[in-house]
Amino acid sequence: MSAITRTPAFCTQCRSRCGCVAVVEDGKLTGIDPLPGHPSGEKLCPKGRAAPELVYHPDRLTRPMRRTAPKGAADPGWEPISWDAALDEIAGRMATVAREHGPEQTAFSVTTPSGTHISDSISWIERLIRAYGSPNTIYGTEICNWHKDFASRFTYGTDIGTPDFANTDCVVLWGNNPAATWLARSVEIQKAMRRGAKVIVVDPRPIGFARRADQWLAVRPGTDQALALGLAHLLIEGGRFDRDFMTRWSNGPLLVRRDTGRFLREADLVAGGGADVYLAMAEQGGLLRFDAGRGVWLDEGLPALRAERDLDTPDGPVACRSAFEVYAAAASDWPAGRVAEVTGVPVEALHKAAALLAEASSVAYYAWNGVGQSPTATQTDRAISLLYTLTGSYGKAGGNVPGGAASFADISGGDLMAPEQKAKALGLSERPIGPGLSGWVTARDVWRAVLAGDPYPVRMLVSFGTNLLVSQPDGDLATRALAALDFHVHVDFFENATARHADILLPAATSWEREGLRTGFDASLEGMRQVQLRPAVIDPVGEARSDTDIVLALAKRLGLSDAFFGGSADAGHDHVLAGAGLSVERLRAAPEGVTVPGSVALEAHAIADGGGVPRGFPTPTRRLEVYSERLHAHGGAGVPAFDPAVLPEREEAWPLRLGSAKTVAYCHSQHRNIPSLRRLMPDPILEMAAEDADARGLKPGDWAVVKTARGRAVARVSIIRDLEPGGVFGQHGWWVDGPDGSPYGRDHPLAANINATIDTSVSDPVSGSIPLRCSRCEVERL
Ligand SMILES: Nc1nc2c(c(=O)[nH]1)N[C@H]1C(S)=C(S)[C@@H](COP(=O)(O)OP(=O)(O)OC[C@H]3O[C@@H](n4cnc5c(=O)[nH]c(N)nc54)[C@H](O)[C@@H]3O)O[C@H]1N2
Ligand SMILES: Nc1nc2c(c(=O)[nH]1)N[C@H]1C(S)=C(S)[C@@H](COP(=O)(O)OP(=O)(O)OC[C@H]3O[C@@H](n4cnc5c(=O)[nH]c(N)nc54)[C@H](O)[C@@H]3O)O[C@H]1N2
Ligand code: SF4
Ligand SMILES: [Mo]
Repeated sequence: MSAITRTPAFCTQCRSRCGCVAVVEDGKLTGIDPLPGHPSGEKLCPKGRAAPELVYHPDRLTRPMRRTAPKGAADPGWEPISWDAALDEIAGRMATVAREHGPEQTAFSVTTPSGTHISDSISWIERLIRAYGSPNTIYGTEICNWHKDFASRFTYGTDIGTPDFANTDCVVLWGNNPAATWLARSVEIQKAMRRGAKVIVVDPRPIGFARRADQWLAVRPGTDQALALGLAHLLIEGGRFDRDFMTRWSNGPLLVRRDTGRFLREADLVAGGGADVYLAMAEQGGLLRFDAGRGVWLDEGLPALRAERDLDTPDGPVACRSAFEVYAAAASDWPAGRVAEVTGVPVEALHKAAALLAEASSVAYYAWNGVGQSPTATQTDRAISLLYTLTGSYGKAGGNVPGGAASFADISGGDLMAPEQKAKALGLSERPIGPGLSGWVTARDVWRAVLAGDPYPVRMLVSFGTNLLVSQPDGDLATRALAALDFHVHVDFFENATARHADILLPAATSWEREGLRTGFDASLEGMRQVQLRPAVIDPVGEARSDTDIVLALAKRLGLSDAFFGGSADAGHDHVLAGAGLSVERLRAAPEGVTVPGSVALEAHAIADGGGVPRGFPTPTRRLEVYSERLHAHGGAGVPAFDPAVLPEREEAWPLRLGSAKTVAYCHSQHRNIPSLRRLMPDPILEMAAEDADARGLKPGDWAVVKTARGRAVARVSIIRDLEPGGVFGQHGWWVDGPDGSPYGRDHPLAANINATIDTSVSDPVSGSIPLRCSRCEVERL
């Protein structure tokens, strides 16, 4: 009789992190089942269910290997080596680069915790990189999560927060398709709809929730900023926003100088005045002082949200406008008619969406890749965040609520790197308030450093996952740079297209083969209370090791164990958990997880700290920032202002817009080798409107080639009803030969890598994001 065990766990394959039960028979993982009762455990998707196919795939890496053939050879000539030999060599090379050239000359690349198993280990990997001293990690954040998690701080001082879909009156999905990318959230939204919550979807594609939404806004790719400004204009013009919230909690009343674009400060008006004391007009006339350091108004009176006034300073009169006035003026550049022209969203739809937002008692939203992969992504995030601010829902029940349910220590090591090392991040001088501040750099900047030594050489690359030749554009540049590296290490489950260029390949254990700690499951606020230490449910396949173990082994060899809790993952996890009154021991005894007694604080900004003063928001003005002096000071605009000229123009040769989106079957460049998933989506598809296909003699299922000024990629035509003609959508991540040897392997002339078509010469000036969603192309029959 076979021994079957069923262990509570959670899937790490994507951002959903679904609670599940791992079924193990005679030591082998045979499947995963839902775990009802777990905050994200109601359903599982095909990728999760395919776990055994991934774990026991014949192509899994099972031993460390060293290249024996020269770079560029068709066969790398992999030769198995021992773990000790591999780790000694890697740590030795890292130490040599650090000693002889500086640790910044070793770059790292780390795959996304939102679409891979790496989320178990990400903090440990970042800790290693920072303790070692490299400010250069290719993290893809500028085309993934940076805008919702960091550009949002220009407005909120925090990330986008957790949408409280369970209690909201209105769900807004803006460039985010959780039905394909975040199952547990999709389940929450369906429940909200059954409860009667309204739904607004902003997406050029008629995705599932768009078809069922109260209002679908089929925005033209790349024009979301105009749409958000136009909606804000309708709300402001009609007085249909939360005026009280904006007055109390935003920096809208604070006066901005027209001459410098900086806030007017007390020090501007009187000698010895406070530099951190801002001014506003009172509704009754006269000036009011706001001390941002203490978070209190120094004068009695109601600040005016809308004000415009010339003020006398020792240097003469200065024209000033309230921050809200500056924003209202920027929004008024976008009357409904102009918005409709630029975004393609009809005027009636705009009015209906504005009414839904105005009438909802609470609004919860999420905005992600659809608005984060463009050269205007930072200001687009600003425009959406400000529109959201107008609803007054931020931080409230039924709104987006920042923070966790308990206090957990961050072990990702941001504090371990010296400021002079942080300052060396590649691209930081061009983008001084972007991802480089956290040590996250673009792939392009690293390739340039490798090839041209600009601004200094990068000699070594250590990759924990990632498939940069496919998931990013600039493949030719990348290929040359990979060949030019002195030393290249790649840690993965498989030898992917990029790993093939490495000098040493290390086999990573999947999350089923290792422990994983998760402090909060953010499908819901309730889920944020769940803390779980997933046990390893099976033994590692072959000699595979967890990324955390690899990090600890390298740290030890580099003499960094002191910074790694004496080399013990348990000690590190205990440190994470201590503030919440939890421990590894307690969690190991409860694999289904524990619920912390606390909860995510609602309206944390109104909670009074010492002295009875409400905390406010963690921004320079302690208020939600309608006007961002920081963005203005770094060459950006203090309020969003969309210039349609940033979008590539329609040319005769390139009449169609080209975008991309994710499919439920795969994560990025993974999973094409998993038979059950490949059956769901056998070939790369290109979504088209029937008119565009007809005009090119294309029928559903035909192979077509997408051409841009940069490159080409093949895909099969799929006709999408209700898609606006003039735009097509592909899928990124195709590189591997199919099980049937389909004709689009990486080196085949018919390669299906859509990123080969992307031009990266124009990028977001703050974050470095690139136009993965809004380039120009033509489509032809193959
Ligand atoms: N199945 C699956 N799930 C995943 C992943 C995966 O690869 N596969 N990856 C994970 C990761 S790393 C991430 S970052 C998330 C991303 O999750 P999502 O943000 O949901 O990802 P996408 O499907 O790429 O983009 C969302 C939507 O943006 C729309 N869109 C395209 N262009 C525009 C535009 O210009 N404006 C607007 N408003 N919308 C636009 C697309 O039509 C699409 O429906 O998913 C995570 N989950
Ligand atoms: N055109 C276009 N391009 C895009 C996007 C798009 O929407 N359109 N989306 C972008 C986004 S949002 C992202 S996040 C990036 C993703 O880009 P990448 O991070 O490069 O992701 P993948 O291509 O899936 O490669 C992940 C690799 O990591 C391995 N891996 C998985 N789990 C682990 C683990 O636990 N440990 C280790 N060591 N390895 C592991 C996988 O086997 C795989 O080989 O792609 C971006 N590229
Ligand atoms: S939605 Fe994501 S986390 Fe959930 S089962 Fe699928 S792959 Fe796993
Ligand atoms: Mo991502």
